[in-house]
Amino acid sequence: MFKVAGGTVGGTLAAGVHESPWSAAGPQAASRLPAWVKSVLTVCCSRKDEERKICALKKYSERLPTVSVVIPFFEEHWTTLLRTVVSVMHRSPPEILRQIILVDDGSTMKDFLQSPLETWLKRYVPKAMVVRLPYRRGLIVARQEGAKKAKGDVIVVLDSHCEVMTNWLPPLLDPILKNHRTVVCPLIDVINQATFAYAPQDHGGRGAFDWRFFYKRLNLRPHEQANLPEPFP
Ligand SMILES: [Mn+2]
Repeated sequence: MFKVAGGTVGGTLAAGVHESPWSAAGPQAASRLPAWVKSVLTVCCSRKDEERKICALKKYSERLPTVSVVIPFFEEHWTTLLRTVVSVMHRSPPEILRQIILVDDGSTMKDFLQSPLETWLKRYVPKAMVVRLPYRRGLIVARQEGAKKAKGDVIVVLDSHCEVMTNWLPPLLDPILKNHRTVVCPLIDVINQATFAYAPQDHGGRGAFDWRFFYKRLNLRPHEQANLPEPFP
């Protein structure tokens, strides 16, 4: 457990953490950094490693392509945004992670998303940069603007309120190394939006669109189930 700004942080976020560290602002803001940085790290690393045991047995190529991670955000909460960035930083092999590109899709309402965010990143996540769009362009344009800055071999797009797992990159990159035309998607587990509790997404792993273009999850077919952890179409 970690005490932060009147709240206590264990495996979940406590009330006090929902305040921006910058709302107190002023010259004292910098001295508050360690406490809230720790709160982010605690949130990031507190839950049990849910990596499926079967995946630990799989071997991946030693020489994987480098990666630029593109993270568009719009008025994102500071804790969830930093949780995303910090987990990427900690759980990506440093030789593979080329850069993290945050794309601000025209946020105006939260002070910490402006220069304080860049100050924090410069200090703690030097691989990260912020691209600012002058006004809100929408998710797809924001992704494209981030992609324009990418220098890595592979572009990975993430939401601004997620957390990557231990060994998240090699299983995504290995199929691309084998065939560069491959587009991959991970099995995405669930973080409860009210409690931040973590729940594995154990079934229904196939993504599909119905005739109205609504996204659906479908169960794995028997031969795919039998072949795990190999990727499935
Ligand atoms: Mn989302």
